[in-house]
Amino acid sequence: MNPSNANLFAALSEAFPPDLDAVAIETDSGLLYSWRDLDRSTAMLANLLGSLGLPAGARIAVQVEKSVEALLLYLATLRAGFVFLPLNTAYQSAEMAYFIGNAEPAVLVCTAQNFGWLSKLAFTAGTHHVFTLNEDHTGSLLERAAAQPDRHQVALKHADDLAAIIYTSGTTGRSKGAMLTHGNLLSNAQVLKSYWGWRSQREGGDVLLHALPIFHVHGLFVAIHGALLNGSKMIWLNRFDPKTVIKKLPEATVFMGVPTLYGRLLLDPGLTWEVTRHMRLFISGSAPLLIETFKAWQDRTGHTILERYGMSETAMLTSNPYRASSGERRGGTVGFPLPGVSLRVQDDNGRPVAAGEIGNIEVKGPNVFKGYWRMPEKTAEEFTLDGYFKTGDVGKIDAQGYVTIVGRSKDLIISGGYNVYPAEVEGYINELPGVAESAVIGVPHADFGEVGLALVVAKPGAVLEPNQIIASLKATLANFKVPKRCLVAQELPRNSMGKVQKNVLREQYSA
Ligand code: MLC
Ligand code: AMP
Repeated sequence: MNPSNANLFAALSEAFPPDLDAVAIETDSGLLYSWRDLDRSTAMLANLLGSLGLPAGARIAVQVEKSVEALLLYLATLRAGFVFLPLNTAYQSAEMAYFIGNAEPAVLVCTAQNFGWLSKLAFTAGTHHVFTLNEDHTGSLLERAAAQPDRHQVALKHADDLAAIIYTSGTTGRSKGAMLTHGNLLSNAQVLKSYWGWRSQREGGDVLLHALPIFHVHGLFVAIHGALLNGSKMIWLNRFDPKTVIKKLPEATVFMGVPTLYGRLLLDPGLTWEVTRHMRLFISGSAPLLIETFKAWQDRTGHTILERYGMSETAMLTSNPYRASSGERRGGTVGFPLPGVSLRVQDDNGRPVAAGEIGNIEVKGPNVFKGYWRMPEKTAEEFTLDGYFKTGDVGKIDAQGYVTIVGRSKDLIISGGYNVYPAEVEGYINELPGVAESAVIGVPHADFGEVGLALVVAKPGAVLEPNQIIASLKATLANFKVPKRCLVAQELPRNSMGKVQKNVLREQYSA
């Protein structure tokens, strides 16, 4: 490895074990990929990207079903030095048009099923190359890559160069692309490798059971970088299914999930002390883990889930301790700031609050992103003058240093680990015929933690049909953003400034 090359791929591939013929990834359908396969196929894909004559910093936008080949494309994009832009498969045409128009990717990779409408969108936005990649290992991307050499010199990158853009919705309804650098991602992965005690081969090694989607930080960065940087095998599931996870747990040592995954696993009687006996670590994040789930997991399996906290803009920020010598894993808290992360809680006037007092969480560190893509003003707004990023989360730090998240200053619903910004959904509802205004609020939900509920006010004389509103939203928006219920209201409660009082609505409707 060239020591001056800060390319994340260089660090990941440096950690491949000496025996390149060992299994790196095993799928639930029994397919095996060796470390040599990872090296050769990412080389071929990187050579394909390199052969397209793309400009430096070109974005490679990808909306495909989860597959090992999709992971290889991510790694190849890093290897070739371009910028990876993953997109949730639930996004529909209006959402995709926005992302493609905003990011102006040089390359789009999509499923053959979506090629017709997506290639039209992409070509109109100036994208020159559209490839297909399907879950069954077919598509033009792999066909074209097959003709490429299987050796490739990793592109030279600085720590400050962009590695990925992750779109996160905003309180105004417009999504913002969080720009993450090679340095952000590598520093975070290195910290987690040591903090979570990833075991070397000498210590028996680790095996990660990977069941999360790979278009967000949790599945793509935290889980995958963790395994690769440790040269650890992954058992790869293209989708989460409790029965398959339970079947594979005895072969694994590490599992990462959002709270909904833990809740669904607990509903299956097959989850027992015995099937988890071999596990070293269960990690939860992306949404609050209910204390009931934390305790039920302890009772059923004997394992204490380690909860951590992060964001697209920052990767991981805090974690409960791995080693008992560093403290207990405390349910309902997200643990301590990770080494290198400076986390503080401030009042609304930007002054620090006392231990145990509630305030706004602000963070600084090598993991904090470079800014929002083409939104310098928005970026400036989200940082304090002394360089801290305002997370929009509200919390407290107790005298022992444990961080607890108690709420959010941003109007955000986290449903099954996916973020839904009410402003975006309200924008779509307000466009529907007969709608005067609407408010979308988060209400508790046994499976998803929280789900959207829409309250809609009709224009004078109009009659609204809630089912029709839900159906219209389903046709336009990613399914996880669609409120699970819609109610027609006479009016919305407002404060003296005329602002809708969502806290009043939440109190009224949370039951
Ligand atoms: C699916 N649906 C959801 C939903 N997922 N609705 C609300 N919230 C969700 N998360 C919809 C479906 O479209 C369907 O609608 C209905 O709900 C039932 O779907 P399902 O079959 O039960 O869903 P399933 O496909 O099993 O997906 C559920 C899930 C998935 C929990 C497996 O949502 C998931 O993988 N979540 C993980 C998200 C994640 O990785 N987040 C990390 C973000 S990174 P209908 O109408 O068709 O019936 C981040 C930073 C950090 O936050 O700290 O990690
Ligand atoms: P995203 O924008 O998808 O990266 O989501 C980031 C947000 O998820 C954070 O700002 C938090 O609000 C929330 N989050 C992540 N992990 C946790 C956690 N362990 N507990 C509570 N909220 C969390």
